[in-house]
Amino acid sequence: KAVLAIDVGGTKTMACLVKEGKVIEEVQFATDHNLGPDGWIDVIATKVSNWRGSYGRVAAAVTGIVVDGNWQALNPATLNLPQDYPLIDRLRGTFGVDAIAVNDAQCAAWGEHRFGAGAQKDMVFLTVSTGIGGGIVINGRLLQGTAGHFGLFQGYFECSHRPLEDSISGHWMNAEACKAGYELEAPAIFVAARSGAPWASHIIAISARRLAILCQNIQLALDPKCIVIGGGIGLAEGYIDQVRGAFTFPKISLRPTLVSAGLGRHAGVIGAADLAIAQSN
Ligand code: BMX
Repeated sequence: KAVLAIDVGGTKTMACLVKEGKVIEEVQFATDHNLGPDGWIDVIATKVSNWRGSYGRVAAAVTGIVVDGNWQALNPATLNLPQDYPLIDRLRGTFGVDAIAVNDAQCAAWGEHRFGAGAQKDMVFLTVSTGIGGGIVINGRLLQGTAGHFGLFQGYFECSHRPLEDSISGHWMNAEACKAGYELEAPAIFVAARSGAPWASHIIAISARRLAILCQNIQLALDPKCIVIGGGIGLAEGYIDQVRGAFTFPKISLRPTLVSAGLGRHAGVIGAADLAIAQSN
């Protein structure tokens, strides 16, 4: 049987049927910040109602952290969640099968390690999205809990009391665009930059420069063989090249090796499904 894998992010929600590392059915829609978790689960259940019977487990890749089955936000600016939402219980109750829930970027790290661009024993995954999420695989093992929450590193830029992601991520890009007089989300900022708008190129360049520093710090901490980059911004055309171009380590051999997510936007659901299967064996 397939796994019903869902990925709830600050911008988008995706539900897929995943079998043997492949997505066989998929629906995707915007995460409605006004609904809250009960509402999101209801929407997912409605959209996938005709898949009933074809999955034996539910695997959720979620922004934020899940401790003892309870879900919470670490940076409510990316997605606000009630304290300790009983996610696993609600998923079991709604879908009638066993459920697991793991941080979205950790799931994506695992997906990329097993089936994507990060087959090496030591790798890091970074999603540049609404926030900045991360996952670490060391010696072929996924580190869970708070490990990999690079976006939550304390900022050392002008807004030093905020998480680092608040000066790099899609959420930040949107706020910067608004300051420049354009109410645009990240994808539209990339379109504007491509059509020659200097304000848009400037925002992207600053984000890429800061991400380059973060990647270098990750390299120093963990010495991964590669850092796999995903997320809507991370995968936007030209972004990774700008990050590579902004490395400051003079010695090229010390610089991180950046690669694009091989599974693209499916990394999270594929990783979550694989974790669910591993847990059932
Ligand atoms: C935030 C944090 C991480 C998450 C990352 C990417 C919350 C709600 N989320 O750092 O857990 O992995 O954002 O999330 O605290 P996304 O929504 O941008 O995919």
